[in-house]
Amino acid sequence: MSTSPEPGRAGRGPGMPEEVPSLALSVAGLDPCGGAGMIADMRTFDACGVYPMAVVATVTYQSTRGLEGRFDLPPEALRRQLEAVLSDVTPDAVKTGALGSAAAVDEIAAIMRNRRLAPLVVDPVVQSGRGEPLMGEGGVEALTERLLPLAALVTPNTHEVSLLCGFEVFDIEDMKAAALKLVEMGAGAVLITGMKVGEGAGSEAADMFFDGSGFEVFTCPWIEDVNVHGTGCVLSAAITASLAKGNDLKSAVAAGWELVTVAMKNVVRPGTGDPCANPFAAT
Ligand code: PXL
Repeated sequence: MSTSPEPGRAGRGPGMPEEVPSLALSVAGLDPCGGAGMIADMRTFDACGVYPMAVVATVTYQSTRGLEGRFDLPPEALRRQLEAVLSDVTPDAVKTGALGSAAAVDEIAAIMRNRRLAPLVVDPVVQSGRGEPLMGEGGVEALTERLLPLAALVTPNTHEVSLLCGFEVFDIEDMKAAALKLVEMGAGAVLITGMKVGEGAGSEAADMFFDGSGFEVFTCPWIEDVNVHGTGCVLSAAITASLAKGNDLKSAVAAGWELVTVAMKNVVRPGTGDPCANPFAAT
């Protein structure tokens, strides 16, 4: 009898070995110094025991000292990478990171919709931690209108959430209003990250989760004057990995938050610039 040609999970059929792990796919940008983007996602999936798969949307020119520019792959290159991998494999969860262009957002949204891939975690990256652009013209509108409604979870930082919801987010009350608005706009749930609460030595970093019913706030001590590279990527990748293993969204967010909190405190310094979050520190 012939085996099924359907895309799926090799090795998980009747009579096949069971050791194929959960599968996660990241559609993101390449940061060649490895601290953020695709490489951070792959390291995080691996650290979480999930098989890593990658589709590149944009290639950045950067070191730990900063980003010099980027090359957005033509939409056809993105489509062909996605179609090739998805003709063979159905990921258990998907995340998006830096996509570079509105055209890339549209390609991914169309494929996610047509193939009914889920769950999707959208990290709506528009710029680096140092403020260098990672999204072209019309990208924010494309993310808001086309990708956000397909997301089980969207993970903006305080800057990104202001762009997505159209008003400034300065405090916990603003975060609540923004989270409500993003769920109204179609996101399944929202995790807003990196709000500084309080002043001086006792200040904290607050992240807020909202799933349409209840708010949950995660806090840890604020680290002053240090830009740890790749924290948003590691957080969203760890949540995606947990979802790929079959955990529910609330537990996946808690697991992702725990992992990134440890990863931020135990940085790696591959270069002379910013330190990078270390996803293996928690495992
Ligand atoms: O941390 C956001 C981010 C995501 N993806 C890529 C990046 C960065 C920040 O620099 O370079 C490729």
